[in-house]
Amino acid sequence: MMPRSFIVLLVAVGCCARAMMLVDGGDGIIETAAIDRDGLEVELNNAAKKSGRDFEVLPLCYSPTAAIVLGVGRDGKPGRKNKDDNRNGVIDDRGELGAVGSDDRCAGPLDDGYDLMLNDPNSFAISTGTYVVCQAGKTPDRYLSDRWGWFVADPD
Ligand SMILES: [Ca+2]
Ligand SMILES: [Ca+2]
Repeated sequence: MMPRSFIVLLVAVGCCARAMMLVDGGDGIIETAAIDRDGLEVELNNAAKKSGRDFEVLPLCYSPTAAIVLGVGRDGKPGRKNKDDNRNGVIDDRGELGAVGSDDRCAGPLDDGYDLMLNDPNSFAISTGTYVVCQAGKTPDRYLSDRWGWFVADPD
């Protein structure tokens, strides 16, 4: 059993380390509070160049018509492959799509395999309205970096 003073010391060191990360901004994390819409993409691209790593920053715009699709997953069958998930007497019928415990998944236009899911007759759109890569001339609402995640652009 560890002495109480050692545990207190570990907690104190952890708190200090976390505080330093927050003050420092962490490893390459960009502070976006003061960056306006026009400056955000420039800052992200500058940070990408500065890091010396190859990663992508996507400018994204909201599309009210872009579909979110529910698909069959890696097993290629609705629900769990070779199981009658909805107990209707038919194995792997379309009504099993999204069954609990299955590998079925939702995807949007930015996800891998989205186009295949769109064209799969077993898949279907469960909603519309999501972010897509902006068309030329459109002003991005947000950006997605494969290193840092999402950045929301200040609307002003
Ligand atoms: Ca499945
Ligand atoms: Ca079934």
